[in-house]
Amino acid sequence: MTISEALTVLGVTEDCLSTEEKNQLDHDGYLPLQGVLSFEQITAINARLSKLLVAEGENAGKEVHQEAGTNRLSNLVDKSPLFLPCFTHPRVLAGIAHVLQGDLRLSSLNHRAALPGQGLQSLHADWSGATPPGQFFVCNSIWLLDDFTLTNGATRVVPGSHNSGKAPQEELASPTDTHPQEQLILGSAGTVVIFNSHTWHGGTLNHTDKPRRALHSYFTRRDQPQQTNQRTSLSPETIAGLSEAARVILDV
Ligand SMILES: O=C(O)CCC(=O)C(=O)O
Repeated sequence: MTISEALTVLGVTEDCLSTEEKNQLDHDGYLPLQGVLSFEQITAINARLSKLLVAEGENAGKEVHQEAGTNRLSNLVDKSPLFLPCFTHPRVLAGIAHVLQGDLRLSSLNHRAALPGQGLQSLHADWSGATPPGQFFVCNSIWLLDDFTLTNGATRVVPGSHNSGKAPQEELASPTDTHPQEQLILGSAGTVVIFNSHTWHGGTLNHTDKPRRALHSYFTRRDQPQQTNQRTSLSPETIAGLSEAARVILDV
């Protein structure tokens, strides 16, 4: 099955996103989609993440990245069928396919929670170097598992920076500084924000007393390496439980 056939089987059509939504994604570099996860799905996912954090302890996140001041988990495709929507939801896939011109596979599925009093990251893109206009290699999606508010470490983005041909260091003395054009991604739990991750973005400081939880479902063009090699990271049982179309999205 080709990627184009897999996307069709999973319900991705030209109409999954309106013209306005596609224009917003092209122009700003990100697009919030509200109500992708239900309250029940969020509750079940958060419960699973809590259990994994306890079970993995100091090793949590190690497969990809550990970051002081955060809880991180990686290789989540292998850790519960609850995460299936993160790589099969038609509206999300339509957004990713729009940015990557239909040429996509999952790069990684990770959890990140900014802990109270922590979580500030440098402004960064997930791709280094300039790309030809309109040619993008990676596209991320942030799955809000808590409301993202003005104070709890919501992700910041610089609208339009995916087309700037520049890196944040060229505009900021320090990449942890506030950028004059940056916006906080605010929204209710269950929202998914698709973002062309050539767009400058980063976590902000969580000023509250509760973790700010999210999933990052990250995609890349099929000719680029995956952050998590799905073929070597998934168990035979996980792969056997997936539809053919889902396997094509993962490239397993
Ligand atoms: O979780 C966030 O707010 C953004 C995280 C991020 O951009 C990263 O870990 O590279």
